[in-house]
Amino acid sequence: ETGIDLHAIEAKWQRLWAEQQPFNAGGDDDTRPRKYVLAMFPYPSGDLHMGHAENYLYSDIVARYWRHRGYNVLNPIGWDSFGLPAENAAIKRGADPKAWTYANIEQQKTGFKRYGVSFDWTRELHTSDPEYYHWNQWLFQVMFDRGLAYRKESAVNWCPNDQTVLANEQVVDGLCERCGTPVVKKKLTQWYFKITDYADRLLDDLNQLEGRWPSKVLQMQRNWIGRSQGADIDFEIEGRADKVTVFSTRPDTLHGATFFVVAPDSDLAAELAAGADADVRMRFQAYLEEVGRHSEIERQSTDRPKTGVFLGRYAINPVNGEKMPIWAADYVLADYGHGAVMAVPAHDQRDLGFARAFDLPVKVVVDTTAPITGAIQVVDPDDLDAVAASIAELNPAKTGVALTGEGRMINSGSLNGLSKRTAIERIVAELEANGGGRATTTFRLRDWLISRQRFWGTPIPMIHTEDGRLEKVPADQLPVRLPSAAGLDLKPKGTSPLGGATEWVNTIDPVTGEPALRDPDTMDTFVDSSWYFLRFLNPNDATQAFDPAEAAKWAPVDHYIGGVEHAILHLLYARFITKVLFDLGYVDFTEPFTSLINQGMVILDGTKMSKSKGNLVLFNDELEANGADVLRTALAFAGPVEDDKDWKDVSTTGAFKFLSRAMRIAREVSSPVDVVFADGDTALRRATHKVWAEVPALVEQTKFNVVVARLMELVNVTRKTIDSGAGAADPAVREAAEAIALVLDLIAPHTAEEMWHVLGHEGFAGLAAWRNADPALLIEDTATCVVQVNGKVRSQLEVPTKISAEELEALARADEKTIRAIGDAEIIKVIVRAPKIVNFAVKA
Ligand code: ANZ
Repeated sequence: ETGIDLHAIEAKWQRLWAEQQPFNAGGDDDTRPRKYVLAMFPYPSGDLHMGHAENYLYSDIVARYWRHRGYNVLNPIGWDSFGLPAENAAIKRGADPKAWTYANIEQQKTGFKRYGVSFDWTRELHTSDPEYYHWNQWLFQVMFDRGLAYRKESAVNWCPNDQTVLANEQVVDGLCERCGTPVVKKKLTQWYFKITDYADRLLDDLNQLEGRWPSKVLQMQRNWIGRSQGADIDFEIEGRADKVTVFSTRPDTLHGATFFVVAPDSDLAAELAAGADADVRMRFQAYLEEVGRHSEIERQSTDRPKTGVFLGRYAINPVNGEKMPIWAADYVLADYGHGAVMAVPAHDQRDLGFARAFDLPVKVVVDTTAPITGAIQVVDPDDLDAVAASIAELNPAKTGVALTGEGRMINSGSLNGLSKRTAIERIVAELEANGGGRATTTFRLRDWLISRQRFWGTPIPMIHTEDGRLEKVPADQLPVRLPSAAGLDLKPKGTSPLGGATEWVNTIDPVTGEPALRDPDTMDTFVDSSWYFLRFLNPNDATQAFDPAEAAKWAPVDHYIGGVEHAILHLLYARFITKVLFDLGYVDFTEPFTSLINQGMVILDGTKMSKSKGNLVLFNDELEANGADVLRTALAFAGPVEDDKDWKDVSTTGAFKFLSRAMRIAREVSSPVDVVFADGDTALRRATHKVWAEVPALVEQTKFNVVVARLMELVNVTRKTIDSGAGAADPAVREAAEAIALVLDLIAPHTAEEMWHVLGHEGFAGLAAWRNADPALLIEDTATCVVQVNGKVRSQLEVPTKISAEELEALARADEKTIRAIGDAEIIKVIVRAPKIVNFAVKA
């Protein structure tokens, strides 16, 4: 079979698409219903790679499909073009971050065009353009006005040798990744967005997305937000006027709280240590320094040896008046709950580990051996002794295993005999009645640290006045543009490089006219991507971030497609900002992405491809060698969307053969454009209409590989029909060829356009209407065939009524049950009465 010249075909259609822009979204005069299809926008860190090939193929299939279905589809593209890689390239090679970024954008843009993606190019945006980041600054000021943007001190990883802030990943075993110097924590004042105000809504609204987002992503979001129900309990501290509050999910175990632990890096620990004797103070200081070298993740690990310092002070257990020694230990985190815990070693594994390490008392208050049959089981005291004996065997102080399961309360005064849930209710009610505690909810989610001491990002539009006020840059002075990078020291050093841009940083106090300084920090690039889907609606509007009227028409995004690496932060931030915009009345929806598709990765020999491993399959090489349609078809066919695809299993040769065969059919069709399909071969017509009937559900369930398989089948059946006598003039052949072209447009649009054109149609295949299956052609005329072996029924086959005797015999011979029934016996005679009976006479 001779192949087709795909390179020439692709160049031709790309030129026509560029000239006529058929894929731009329609404006207000367009009466079709709307669909917003969006692929997560790329970061321009180099050329497009196979991950992009997959991502934008899938979004393009979805966009093209809805266009065929009569929708006005918005499928825009832009670049997430601020961020560290540009800056690192600048530091490493002296490239200008801006020049580097925009050169990469040009390269990627060429790649997308050569890949045949049906983007609306009129809406292209770059987050690093002042026309875009102007509105990041607007958003920031809106958040500031609402009290949702604020400043506070926070501890960052700091290498004293390199004078550099380090990301968590750059701290290895407490040492600087580059120079091996012990890392310390340094406090810097940073800007935050108050996402914690939205924690409940961010969690609860996930229910709306059930069945529309991958359940794995929903779970990751839930865990990240991490809502815990429990109680705040106040403890008196000897020698301190004010009580200290702890958060506990198990207030029922209060009688078993035998010591008290505070986070070493909390203000409370510092205060308590300051009131202790010199020896304690010294040991505490040494411990604090050591703690600074460990990440939060390390600190939370249960199997890590427990460390801590006794602060020489005591808390009082409010229910029994017992003295609880106060320790500072790093398994308690400063910024979760209240940074302090009541330790219940019998029932909490980490507390138990600590108690065993420092020989602290362990008191069992829940009998986990007792069966729970009802909410309340008041037991008599004698019974309790027996219970205590049975639980003694499980003594956690000896076994090292905390009793975390359900049970009934013992050693707990008025709570004795109660189940966990009832005991919690009872103790919380008692605490609330005497003012010593209250029911509460705590979240894992922290506020979003949005300031960066880096150059290549959106300048924070705030002014620090001489007398210490914080003023917004007046709206008519936005955007605050980034200065040129020339002459600035971009190396990370804990302060922003923009601070060194003297002319830029000096400004005037908008209230007094006195000299003042600009905030030199830039925004986390997740701010840029938290609302970009709205900017695509009118990307050139110089008067507002987006037009609420357009948002009402297009948004939320109907289909969002991207990698699972964004399952948490990007999606969470976009959801948060959407809710803020909803509260401000700018949008009428609370979730930005109605449905979400996560694609798998393209791997090679079972491992991730990477530059360092030298196992990259390059997007450009593939385009060069095989063309866009082959790459697209091969990738679409490679497997389910969400699975990883091993490049080893991707067949570009197979894809090329398939496209060539499809094209050859179009070229052979010899009936006129207006031929009446109803006069055509029924079997082929049935096959064609089956494709029309099946493909919609397949696309909507993202089974794109099955769509390709169905097309391959239809190409085969059509080829057979042509070759078996009906010939290329049969109207059903034209009907099939047109179906192949239109459905193939989702996958291999250049080949599809060429087929459509060769078939004699005007206009773009990409805009041609979908065809509906004729129900009459979907009714299968089938019969049940009985297969006998020596007169005994051994199997049944569902077969077309018009099946030939030869075909039926072949089917029966291939049937597994029949094969088994015949076994090794010799077949003497076969009687076939199509379509009802096949009988094998065999010699045993
Ligand atoms: C007493 C207790 C007894 C607890 C027991 C648990 C089991 P989640 O579910 O993750 O919210 N805790 C509170 N603040 C903490 C902090 N800043 N750092 C480390 N641990 C902290 O966990 C809540 C539980 O974690 C709280 O309930 C507290 O220990 C601990 F049998 O209180 B619990």
